Amino acid sequence: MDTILNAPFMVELINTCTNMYRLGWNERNGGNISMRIDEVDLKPYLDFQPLRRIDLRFDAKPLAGIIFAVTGTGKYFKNVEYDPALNLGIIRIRPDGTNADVLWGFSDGGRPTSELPSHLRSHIARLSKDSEHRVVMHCHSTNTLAMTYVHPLDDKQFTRTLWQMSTECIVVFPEGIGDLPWMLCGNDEIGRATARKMEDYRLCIWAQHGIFGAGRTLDETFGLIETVEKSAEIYIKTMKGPIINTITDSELRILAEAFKVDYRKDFLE
Ligand code: 2HA
Ligand code: ZN
Repeated sequence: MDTILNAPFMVELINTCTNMYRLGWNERNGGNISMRIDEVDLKPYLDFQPLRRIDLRFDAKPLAGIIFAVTGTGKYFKNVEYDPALNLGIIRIRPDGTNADVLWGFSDGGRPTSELPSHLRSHIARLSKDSEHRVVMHCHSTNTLAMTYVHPLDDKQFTRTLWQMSTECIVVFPEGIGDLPWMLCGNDEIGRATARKMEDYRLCIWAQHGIFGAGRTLDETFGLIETVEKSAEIYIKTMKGPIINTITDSELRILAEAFKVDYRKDFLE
C-alpha cells in the first residue's frame, strides 16, 4: 500500500495549508479545512479500519458514510507540512450521524477542528445545491477581517463594495457573499447560521473573525477567498473611514468565558 502522503489530494491539502499560513491568513491555530474524499480515491492508501471513534457532539446524519480529510483542533497550519499525520485526520461519518470513525491521522489522540459544526453543516447545505461540492475552508484573511470593522454588515452592500473594488469579483462570485454579525465561534449556533448563508452563497463573512469558503476543489475554494481578500485589500487601502463595528466588551466577556480563560476583567468597561 502506497503512503497516503503521496496521494495527490493530500499533497494539495498540505500545500494549501502551508500557502495559507504564509499569506498570513492562519496565525497560530487559526483557520481550518475539511475536504470530502471519495472512497475509491483512498483505496490505494488506506485499509479503512477505524482507529477510534469520536463523538461529533451534533447530528450530521445527511453526511453518514462520507469521508473527510480535516485539520485538527488546536493545530497550527504552520506545522501541517512537518507532521501531516499529527495535524490532519481522515474521518468517516458513522451511520448514526453523531459519531465519526478516525481512519487516519490525529496521531496524538486529537480531534477535528472546533469549527466542525460549521464545516459539516456547510457541506450539507452546499451538497444540497451542488453534488460535486467538496471543500469548506475557514481562515482569518487580514483585509477581509479589517473590512468588517469599517463597512456595513449586509449581504447586498458588502457584496456590491467587493464587486466594485476589483473587476474580477463579479465574475468569480456572481452569487455574492453572505455576512454574519459577530457571534461566538466553535459551536452549532454559528454552524447553523453559516449553513443558512451557504444555501445562497459559496462565501460567508464572520464579522471581526474571518471568512468561510466552499467549492468543488481546493483551488476553487482558495481562489474565492483569495479574490475576496484582494478586493478587501483595495477597499482598505482606498477608504479612510471610522470604525463602525467592533467586538463589544460584553462579546469579549462571552468569548473569554466560553473559552475558560483567566482574563483581566478590569481591562473591560
Ligand atoms: O481555532 O479559526 O474559528 C480555529 C479557528 C476558530
Ligand atoms: Zn477562526
